[in-house]
Amino acid sequence: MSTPDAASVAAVEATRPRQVLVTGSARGIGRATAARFGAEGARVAVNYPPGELSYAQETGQLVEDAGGAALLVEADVADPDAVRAMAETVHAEWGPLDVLVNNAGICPFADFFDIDLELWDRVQHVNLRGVFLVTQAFTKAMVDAGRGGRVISVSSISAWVGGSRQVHYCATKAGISSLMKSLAIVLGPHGITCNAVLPGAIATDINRADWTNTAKLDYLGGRIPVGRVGEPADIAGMIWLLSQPESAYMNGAEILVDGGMLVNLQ
Ligand code: NAD
Ligand code: RM4
Repeated sequence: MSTPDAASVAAVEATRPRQVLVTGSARGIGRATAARFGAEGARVAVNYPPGELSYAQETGQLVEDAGGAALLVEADVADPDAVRAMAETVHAEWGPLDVLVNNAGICPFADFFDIDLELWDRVQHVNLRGVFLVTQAFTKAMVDAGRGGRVISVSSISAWVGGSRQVHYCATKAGISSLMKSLAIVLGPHGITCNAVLPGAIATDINRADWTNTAKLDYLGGRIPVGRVGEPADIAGMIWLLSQPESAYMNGAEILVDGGMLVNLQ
């Protein structure tokens, strides 16, 4: 029996569907991202928290309708045991990932003096500990596979600016951006780049309570130079671009995707 030469292994590898995990892809930006990778024929692991199976099923359908394959994996990203089990499931089904998208996040708007320790800890655990746990659980296999890859984490414009009712949340987003910078150094030598995408104001469920205030929506409409709040597909498109070979030299970066909202100060 002959052993395949390196060139034919590489040729087969080039036609292999990419394997992607998008955390928190039951709804919103994560769902649009899963569908975007589905459209390139990728295998997409659709992570969802307990209680959101029906939303995850809708995402899985979108991935498959777009031409990809979906694997639904339940895990609260803040829960180390659940994350470990999710990694075992994905690795057993498909092997190591090519692209990890850390997207899961929560923002329960609250006044500073109303934030108790329970709320503070939950936001920290889902948003920041979750990125640590998931990245650690999946990148070891990526390193061992030796194929390189991408870690793309959804941070926020809130990593750079504050929010009076997002005191707990903004700190987690600055933490995610920082985590990507350190991991860019740890994983870069293995060809795995780590970057943060910083969305501005995107129309999803996370903002529903805050945007019932029409004054806030009017303010955003006037502040964003492109003349609209963002859609989930605006962020999904940037995440997909960052997963492409042409982005290989971008590592440890923060990419603001806000329609120009931040620079429109005067
Ligand atoms: P969303 O509420 O529509 O989606 C949040 C997703 O996270 C959902 O799919 C939900 O199921 C999942 N999720 C929540 N808790 C989870 C947990 N413990 N484990 C696994 N999954 C969990 O909101 P979105 O706007 O799509 O948010 C996605 C990411 O984008 C978040 O990290 C958010 O902070 C970030 N972001 C959003 C905006 C915006 O304006 N919408 C701006 C900047 C950053
Ligand atoms: C984002 C950003 C948005 C906000 C969401 C919830 O990071 O601050 O403007 O509405 O969080």
